[in-house]
Amino acid sequence: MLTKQWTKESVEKLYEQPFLELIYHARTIHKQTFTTDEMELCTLANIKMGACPEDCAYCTQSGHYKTGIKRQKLLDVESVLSQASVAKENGAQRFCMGAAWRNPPEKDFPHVLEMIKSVKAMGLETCVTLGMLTGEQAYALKEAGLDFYNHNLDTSPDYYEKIITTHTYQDRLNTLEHIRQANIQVCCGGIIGMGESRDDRIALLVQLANLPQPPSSVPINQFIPMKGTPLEHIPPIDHFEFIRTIAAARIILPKAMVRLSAGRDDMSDEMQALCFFAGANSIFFCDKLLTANNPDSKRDLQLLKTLGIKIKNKPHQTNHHANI
Ligand code: SAM
Ligand code: DTB
Ligand code: SF4
Repeated sequence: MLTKQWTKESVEKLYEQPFLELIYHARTIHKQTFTTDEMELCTLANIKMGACPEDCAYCTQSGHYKTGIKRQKLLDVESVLSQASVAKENGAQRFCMGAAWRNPPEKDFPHVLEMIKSVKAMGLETCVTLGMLTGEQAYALKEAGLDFYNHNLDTSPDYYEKIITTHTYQDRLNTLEHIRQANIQVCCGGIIGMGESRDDRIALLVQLANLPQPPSSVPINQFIPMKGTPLEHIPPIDHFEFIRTIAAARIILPKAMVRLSAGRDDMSDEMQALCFFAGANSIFFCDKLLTANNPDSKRDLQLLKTLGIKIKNKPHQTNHHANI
């Protein structure tokens, strides 16, 4: 069956509906695909921190800027596995490993394969984000048992060039194609609030919806301004505009898990609840993202309980860790 082609005009039309109509529209689509309100919990681990050769203007891990973050070579397999085991204990379904690389270095790649095999053997879904890949690397990751690869388009093609000069939008699309060819599920989304226009946000959504196959996972990150980076002083995005982007993503990608990703630590519970109403059904469940803070698990479990949202794939819905 041919999937619907989304044009700039058609996405613009839905994005610009009156706010309440838009979130109602998104909620209606959401309920057609997902019959119960369930939240996917993914735990994120930073397996290689800082000193990245890329110049992404939003990123605290770029070696181009004085951000003061710790630099850390690739962690050893054992310490990653102990983090994964805690994540599983705490109820996460997926363990995502992120590395501040342009692309995975040859000497480190076999260790990453080892991490994937072992995390998978623990019964967790696996996801990695390692920068650009060759076709061969994508196949090797698949062989190791990788379920998802995260590689974001982040913004519109036009705005991308203003944010990053060390690689291109086409480079990102090429890696996404290698992942797809290797039959690994694509996790691809973006950052909202880097000073881009509404047109840029719409253009990003059009890109995501028109990938050869819709991504199965779509992280929507609220931009976190990072000290020492060129985007440090960008004013915060309007909350309703951010929620509009979530709602539009839900409508044009009805089957995707839409992840309310970076920026939750600064959001009120009510803001998060509106994002969930607008179609977000996945979160990062860990005290830290890569370098930035995330709400602690106690706060998250309490919020899910307050809202009556179940944890995805959890057989018994009482959670002794949060004691609620
Ligand atoms: N180096 C790899 C890459 O660029 O694909 C993986 C790590 S990179 C940090 C993963 C994603 O984190 C970025 O694509 C971006 O969407 C998100 N991210 C990074 N810094 C952020 C920030 N300050 N605010 C919000 N999201 C951010
Ligand atoms: C994604 O889209 N968001 C995550 C994950 N993929 C790797 C990363 C968010 C990073 C937020 C900034 C930081 O922690 O440095
Ligand atoms: Fe490096 Fe990824 Fe950060 Fe860009 S976003 S500087 S590629 S870690």
